[in-house]
Amino acid sequence: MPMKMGFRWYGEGNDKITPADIRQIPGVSTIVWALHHKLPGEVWQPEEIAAVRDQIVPYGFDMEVVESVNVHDDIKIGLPSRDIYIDNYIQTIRNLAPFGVKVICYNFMPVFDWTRTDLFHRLPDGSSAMYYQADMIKDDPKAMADYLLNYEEEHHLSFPGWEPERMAHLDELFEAYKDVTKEKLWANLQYFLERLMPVCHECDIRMAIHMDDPPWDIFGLPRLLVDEESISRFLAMVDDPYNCLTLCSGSLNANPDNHVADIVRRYCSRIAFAHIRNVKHYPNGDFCEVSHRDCDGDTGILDILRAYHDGGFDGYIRPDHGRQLWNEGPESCRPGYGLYDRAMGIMYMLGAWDMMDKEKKQ
Ligand code: DNO
Repeated sequence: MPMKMGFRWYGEGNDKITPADIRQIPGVSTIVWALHHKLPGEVWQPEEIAAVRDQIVPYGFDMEVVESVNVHDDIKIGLPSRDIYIDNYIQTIRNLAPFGVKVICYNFMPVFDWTRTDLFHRLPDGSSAMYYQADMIKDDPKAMADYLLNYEEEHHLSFPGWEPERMAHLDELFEAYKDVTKEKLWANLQYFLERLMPVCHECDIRMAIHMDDPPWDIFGLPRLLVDEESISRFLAMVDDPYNCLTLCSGSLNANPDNHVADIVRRYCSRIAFAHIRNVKHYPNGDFCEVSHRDCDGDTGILDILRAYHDGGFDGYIRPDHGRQLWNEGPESCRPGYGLYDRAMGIMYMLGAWDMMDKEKKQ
C-alpha cells in the first residue's frame, strides 16, 4: 500500500479553505480533521462525527486521520480524576472507529501545544511565516499566552492546545504541574497508553503521539518527545504496534542536532503519520518556518522523503505548516495553515516520491 497524502482542515465555519479547494490539489486522499469545539476530556459524540463526515466524504476524501483528540491535563498531571477522562477518551476511540478512523494524532505536552513568538513574521520575499524568537521564551509564559490569546480573540478563533477556557487558568495550571517531573510525566503517559492499547487493537486505531514543539523544556515545564533517545524510550515503554508516532520533521529539527532522516530510517514501521515541515535556524537559537523545498531550510526534506520511501512507508503524510502567501493573512487563514504553500509542499513531496517510485521500478 502506498503512503496516503493528507491535508489538515479545521472544519466548516472554522477554516476559510474548503474541501472544494483541497480537491484541486493533486494526490490528496485524506482530510486530517478534528472536532475543534470539543475541550480536552469531552466525549466526541457519533452525531458530531457524522456531521463532519457529511462535509468531507461527498468530496471524495476519507477521514482516516484525526488531529487531535486532545488529552486532559488531569491525565498528564496524574490526578485521580484521570480515570474518568481516560474512560472518556476510550469512548471517543470507540465512537470514531465506525467512521473508518485509523490514526489518532495527539500530544502530551504540559499546558501549551506548539509555541511561536510571531505568527506572521515577514520574510524577504514578501510572504510571512511562523517564527520562534528564543529570547522571548524565557520566564514569562503569560506574555506569550497573552500574545496568542489576543490573536485568538481578535480573529474569533481558537488554536488547539491554546483554548482560552484553559488559558484563563494559567496560574492554576502551572501550580497543578509543579510536582510533575519529567519522570512522572513519562509514567503518566505510560499509564494512559496502557489503558488505551486494548481498545486500539479492538478498534484498529493507532495512537500517534506528536513530537514536542519546540523539542525542549519551556517555562520549566518538562517535555518528553524531543530526540531519538526519547523516541526510542517511548516506543519501548509501550511496545505495541498500535503505539506509534506522528513524526513531525519541523518540530524535531527545531533542534539542529536532531537528524530526522536517521530517525525515520530507524523507526519507520512505528510512524503512523508523517508531518513534513522545513525549518531554518539562526545562530542565536531563533528559527523560522520556510517552504518545503529542501534548500530553503535546514531540515533535510529530501533525505527524509527518501528515508520514508526506502522504509516502504505506507502511513499518512501531510505538509505541515507552510508560509502565508499571496495576501494570505489573519483574515484568510490560520497561522501556518494557508492554502498555497501547503499545496506547493504537496507537489514538491509528490514530485520527489513519484521520481523515487519510478527509479525503483527501473
Ligand atoms: C501544529 C500541529 C500540532 C499538532 C498537535 C497534536 O501545527 O502539528 O499542533 O496538531 O501537537 O496534538
